[in-house]
Amino acid sequence: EELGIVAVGFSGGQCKPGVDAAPSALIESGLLTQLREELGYKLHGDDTVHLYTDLVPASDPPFRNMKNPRAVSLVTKRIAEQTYAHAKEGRLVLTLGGDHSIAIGTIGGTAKAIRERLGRDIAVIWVDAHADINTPETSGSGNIHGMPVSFLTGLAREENEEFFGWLKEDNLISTKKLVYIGLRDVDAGEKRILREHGIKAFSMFDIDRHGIGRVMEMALGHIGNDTPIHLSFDVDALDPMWAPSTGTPVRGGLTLREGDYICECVHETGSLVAVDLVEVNPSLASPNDLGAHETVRAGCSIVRCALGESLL
Ligand code: DIR
Ligand code: MN
Ligand code: MN
Ligand code: MN
Repeated sequence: EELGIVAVGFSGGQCKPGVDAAPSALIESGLLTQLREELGYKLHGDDTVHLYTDLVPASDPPFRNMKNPRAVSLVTKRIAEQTYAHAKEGRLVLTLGGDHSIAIGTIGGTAKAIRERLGRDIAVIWVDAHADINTPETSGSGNIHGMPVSFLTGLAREENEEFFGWLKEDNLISTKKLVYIGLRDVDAGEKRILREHGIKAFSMFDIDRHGIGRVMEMALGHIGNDTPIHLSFDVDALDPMWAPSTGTPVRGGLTLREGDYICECVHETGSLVAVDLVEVNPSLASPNDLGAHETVRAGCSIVRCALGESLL
């Protein structure tokens, strides 16, 4: 099978440096070699990590409360072009982030390509401790990695090309085709948005109550059979025991097996069109501990499971 790779070393959607080093760390640990040699994918695109430093403007003051708005808009626009090109060719798209703001590009690009190629709307499974659905106005932090879903669903809009105005109807997804798994740190304004729009969300409470097996049945049931799926996996969905090296760790998360199982179930549908793995930050570990290594290892496991490694 054909796999399009987009490696994005971008950290401008939040304030902690280091998440830009994740794609290299994942690749150096052998991820792409495993996908090629053990899972049999034909890889397109390159092993080179895009840092997009040429796109980052010298001056980028806040706009509507958003930090680094021009940089994030320019970089995500470029990423959208990359994922669009792969998905248009019928390739499964794997994006290695980078912070979660990059999903504005990855999902914007695949949504458009799948509409043009298959005439279908994609569904999005967003696995995360956070809902990332703040609008610029509800956000307390101003960090755009907490806002991608609001732009992708059209809940946040901006005409100006410089500030995500390049997102057109074709790039957007419906709140009805969005499912969250793993939530446990959702801002008050985000809870209101989830409620008002009836967005399907399985929090850690739901996973404890029903078990991950039943939750995946319900999540995939909500999406419906034969719907193209974009899986956007924030490594902070995993408990910090498994993935400590991430910008905003929240205790009480998924076990590594629960994370892998989510990916295995999505792979099993046969409807996967794109996967993002984001928010691995190898620099957020104390010098002598194994946190960064463990987090990279967990990230690799998540990606391999999504791409079918568990099939016998
Ligand atoms: C918070 C944190 N809800 C914000 N979001 C994070 O800044 O909007 N997303 N950490 O991954
Ligand atoms: Mn998160
Ligand atoms: Mn938070
Ligand atoms: Mn996230």
